[in-house]
Amino acid sequence: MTSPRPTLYHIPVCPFSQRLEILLALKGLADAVEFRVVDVTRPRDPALLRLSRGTTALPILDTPQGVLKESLVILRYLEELFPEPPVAQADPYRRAVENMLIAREGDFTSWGYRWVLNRDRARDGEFRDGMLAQYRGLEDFLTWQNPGGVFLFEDFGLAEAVFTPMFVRFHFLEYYEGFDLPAQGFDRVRRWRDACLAHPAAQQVNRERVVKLYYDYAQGYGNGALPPGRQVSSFAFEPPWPGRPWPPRDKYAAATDADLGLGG
Ligand code: GAZ
Repeated sequence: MTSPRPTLYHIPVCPFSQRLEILLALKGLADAVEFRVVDVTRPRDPALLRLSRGTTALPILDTPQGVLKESLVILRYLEELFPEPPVAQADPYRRAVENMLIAREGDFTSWGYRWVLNRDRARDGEFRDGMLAQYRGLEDFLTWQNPGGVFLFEDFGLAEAVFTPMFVRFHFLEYYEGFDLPAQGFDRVRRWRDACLAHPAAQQVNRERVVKLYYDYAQGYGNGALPPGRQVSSFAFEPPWPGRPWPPRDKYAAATDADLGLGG
C-alpha cells in the first residue's frame, strides 16, 4: 500500500462518475479512490486542464502511471485494478452479453438528455417515441437473455452500474416531460429499472436532487451554462439543494433565481 491512491476528478451529480462510485460501493472500496469535486459552474482550474490535455469532460482518473478519460474505460480499469469481488462477468460469453447491453448506453443516454434539453414543443412527440424505442430495445434484450430474472444476470453487475445513473437522471423526464413507462409491454425493463434504482450501492443521488439541479437542462442549458436572465446556475453548490423549493414542472415557465431558491 505504498503507491498513492488514484484521484478521480468529477462533477457531483454527474451520471458518469456515479458509475464509478457504484462500482466501488459494490466492492466495499469507496476509499480506494480519492474523489475531488470540480465546480462545473466556475472556470476550470488550469492545472486540471493541463492534466486532461485541454479537454473539459469529466470524470478523469489520475493514476500513478498517467491520466485516464471516459467513464466506461475508467470503470473497466477499476474493475481490473480491484478484481475482488468481481462485478463484471468472468465467463467470456457472459461478458460479451453484458457488453452488448452496455453498448446501448450511448443512444439511451443521448435520447433522454436531448429530450430534456429540447425547447421546441413541436418535437416533443419525436423525443417521446425515441425514448420509448430505447426502452423497448432494453425490454427485448432482457426478455431475450433473462426473461424471468430481475437483473441481466443473477446480481446487480457491470451493466447495472452503467445504466443505473441514467435511470436516476431520467427522473427529470418524469418531472419535466411527464414521461413514464406505459403500463403494458415494458414489464421486464420496469422490473430491471426499479431494482436498479432501489439497490443499496446506487443511492449516491436521489430524485429530488436530480429534479432541482437539472432545472437548467430543462431550460435548454447543460453543463453549468446559465439560461438568459439568471445569475446562478441550478448546479451551483450554494445555496444547498435540500433547502431549495421544487422547480415548476412546466419547463416553459422560465423560473427566476429567486423562484428556484438560488438567491436574488
Ligand atoms: N463520455 C464521457 C464519459 O466519461 O463517459 C462523458 C463525460 C461528460 O459528458 N461529462 C460532462 C462534463 O464533464 C458532465 S455530465 N461536462 C463538463 C465539460 O466542460 O465538458 C450532457 C449532455 C448529454 C448527455 C450527458 C450529459 C451529461 O447529451 O450528463 O448534453 C449536454 C454531462 C446527450
